[in-house]
Amino acid sequence: MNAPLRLPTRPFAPVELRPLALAVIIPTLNECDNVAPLLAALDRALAGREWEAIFVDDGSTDGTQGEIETLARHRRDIRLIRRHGRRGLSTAIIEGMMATTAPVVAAIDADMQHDEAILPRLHDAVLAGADIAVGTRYANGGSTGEWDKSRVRKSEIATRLAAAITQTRVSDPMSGFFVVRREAVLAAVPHMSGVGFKVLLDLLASSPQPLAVAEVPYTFRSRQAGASKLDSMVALEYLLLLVDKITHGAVPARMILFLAVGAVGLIVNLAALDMLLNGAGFTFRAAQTAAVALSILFNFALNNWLTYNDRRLRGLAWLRGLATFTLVCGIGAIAQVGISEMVYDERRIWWIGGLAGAAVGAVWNYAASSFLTWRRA
Ligand SMILES: Nc1nc2c(ncn2[C@@H]2O[C@H](COP(=O)(O)OP(=O)(O)O)[C@@H](O)[C@H]2O)c(=O)[nH]1
Ligand SMILES: [Mg+2]
Repeated sequence: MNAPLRLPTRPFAPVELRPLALAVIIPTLNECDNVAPLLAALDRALAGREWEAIFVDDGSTDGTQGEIETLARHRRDIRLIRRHGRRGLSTAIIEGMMATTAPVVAAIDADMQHDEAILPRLHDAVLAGADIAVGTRYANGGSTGEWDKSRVRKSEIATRLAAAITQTRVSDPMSGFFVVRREAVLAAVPHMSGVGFKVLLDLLASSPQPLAVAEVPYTFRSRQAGASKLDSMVALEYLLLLVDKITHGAVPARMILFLAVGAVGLIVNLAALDMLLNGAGFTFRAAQTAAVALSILFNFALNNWLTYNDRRLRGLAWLRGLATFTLVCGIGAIAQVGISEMVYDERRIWWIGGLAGAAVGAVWNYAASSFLTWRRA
């Protein structure tokens, strides 16, 4: 007869799980050589805390994703969000923050420019009651390291502008290095613009309640490896973010860009008309047809490059986009003529009719193309 099987009441030593305390969000775009040093530095800096790393990668082509996968193979505290068809530092950080259950989240660049050694102090400041703790390059003790003079000056101008507009008392609202209570992010997210690089500024300006800010100074380091993604677009994106915040989102940044492109497109149209009609001796109809076609092509290409730089169409999709954009503009032109005639019949003032038509045409083109041509992926 078999003896009854006796199971030990506690077959395994209980594993003591401490709750997750902090998620560190790391946006990456071609940062392959920086990932390992950064993780090692974070491990050192955050030893003793329950933390996880969340990389948010926007389609790096230098093997960054593979490098993260390799490093994460034996760990449960490293995650990777691979975004597809989207770009943008702000939205990458926001999405990383939305992907964690940790009560406190941090944002840090992957290129080692932010001094991870102050992360514990930033974290502690939030644990001690601050809504957000910012790593600042200007407060006492902080410095901009090896920045050249013109960059320091530009950064100062942008900082003053930001402070005036958001009315937040942060000495470095352009910082990309901060630790924040997740609740504060969740409350602000519905109002955030997500344009461009300046996620901290966006967060501060979008928060329904003013945030209690703590600051910890640090010395900004030089980039470890790879190249900066800061391009000529950054200044423009910054201005758009400010407009967005001043108008409380009433005027979408994209629409401003779209209208600006349209205005330049009109100049292209007129210049081409002049050249073909007066220069090359085309008939008016032929010259205007060619000029309109050229300005549609111009508007499409520039909007695709600038206005929708985060959803840029390429290859076959570019051609398809041009086709739908032409269709949208065609319908817009018909509406424009119709509306201006209607208004003209009513008011008998030619330019009011013309303006009314142009306004309706422009808004139609913007709305319809955002839906048909540059539909969100
Ligand atoms: N996911 C994502 N990360 C980005 C993007 N642009 C920049 N980054 C990352 O954001 C951080 C700061 O960018 P960087 O080029 O160093 O900006 P700079 O320090 O102002 O020159 C780095 O970790 C970049 O890899 C983007 O469009 N998407
Ligand atoms: Mg950098």
